[in-house]
Amino acid sequence: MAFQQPPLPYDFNALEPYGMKAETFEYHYGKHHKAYVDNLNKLTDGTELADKSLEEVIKATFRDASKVGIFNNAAQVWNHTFFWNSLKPAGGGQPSGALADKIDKDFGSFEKFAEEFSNAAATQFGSGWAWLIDDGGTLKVIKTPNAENPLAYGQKAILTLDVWEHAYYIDYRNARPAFIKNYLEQLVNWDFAAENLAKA
Ligand code: MN3
Repeated sequence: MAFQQPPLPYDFNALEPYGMKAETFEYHYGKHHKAYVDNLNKLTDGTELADKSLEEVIKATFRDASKVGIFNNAAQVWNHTFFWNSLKPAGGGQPSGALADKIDKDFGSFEKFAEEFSNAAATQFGSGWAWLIDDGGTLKVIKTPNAENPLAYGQKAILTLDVWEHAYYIDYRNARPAFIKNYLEQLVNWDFAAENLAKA
């Protein structure tokens, strides 16, 4: 069974009113994400990794110098699926319930969290990701280079933002801070984050 690209959880044009064009999804989902899936299948075809879950492949190949290509593609498949689910139409703003309480407890306030997350996303040099994670019961913000992710580090992902240039170039050109601001104001899927916290 080859690795599959999960369907987008909304239509290509669903986020257009919220600062992310259908054209972004034509490229980012239709070409970038798909290429990672195709490359992963090519690289694992006929090997024992082909029968493992995506999560198992990521953990088994992390920091294995002979399997860098497999790790990069597997992690990017997982990261993008997680990213699509971290977005929703008319999202953003503040969470509620247990997640809101946990953010207040671990960051001091929602504003402190937003500031820390924005800073991590803005300062990841070159390609990478910003994450809200559960690290042994404490919520933290981290940034990761290239394809690396919390799963590889043994942490639990709660929410993510892709800060590779291909993620924002169509909508925001080189203006990464504007992309980050729009994500927090209009796109974050706090329901998905709350589900991940409940499972953590
Ligand atoms: Mn991407």
